Amino acid sequence: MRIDAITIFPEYFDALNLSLLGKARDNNLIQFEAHDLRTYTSDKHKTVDDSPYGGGAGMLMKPEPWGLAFDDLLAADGETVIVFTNPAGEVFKQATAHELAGVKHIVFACGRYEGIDQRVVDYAATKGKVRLISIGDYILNGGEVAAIAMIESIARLIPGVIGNAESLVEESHTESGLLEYPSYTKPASWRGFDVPEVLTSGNHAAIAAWRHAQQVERTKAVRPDLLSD
Ligand code: JA5
Repeated sequence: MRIDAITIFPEYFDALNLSLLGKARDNNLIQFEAHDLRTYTSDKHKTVDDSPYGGGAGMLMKPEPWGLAFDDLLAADGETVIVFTNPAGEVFKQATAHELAGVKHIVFACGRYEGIDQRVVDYAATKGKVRLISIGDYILNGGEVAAIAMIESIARLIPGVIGNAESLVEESHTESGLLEYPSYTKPASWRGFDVPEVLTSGNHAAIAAWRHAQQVERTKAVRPDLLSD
């Protein structure tokens, strides 16, 4: 799988060199590159922004550097998925990560300022499949942090990226719509807090029942939307 990101702050993506994902890159399971949008400008000041037609606060990203970046990075086969980070987009879910983990080439377009000229999205849609995606209902200063979260979530689903295959199997429980049960390790008693007795009982059926009850209780309390949706 190949992933590219277009951004005015490529250094954000240095975080992806760390740990598991860095190894996946080293082992050629994933090719990732962050591209500086300013390299696609030709003026002395490497301008990427301009004021909005019709007025309004702030600046927008101008289309020309994006067009050159897409001409450079999008495959000619129309198979690339172009993801625009956008708080007005569909919300990124684990199901989205699974969908995108099956794609050969993804380009993340990271906005800054008040966003990107709409024609950049329209142009991208002529060169591949476009998705506008949000990671949740909060404001960020730009799309980089959202793109990094999505890339980590997608990349760890690629076979070979996570060494412990069981970690992925265990997660299918989470994906079935309940929050995780609480977990404990040694010591059995710590600063006056004890591990629940059932977990040291050796009764595997009782342990499974307790864990499931904990999942339901937590989900009702914190994420009732997961039970009704
Ligand atoms: C801001 C110009 O899902 C939360 C998000 C916030 C945010 C995203 S995604 N993109 C941008 C952006 O600001 O492009």
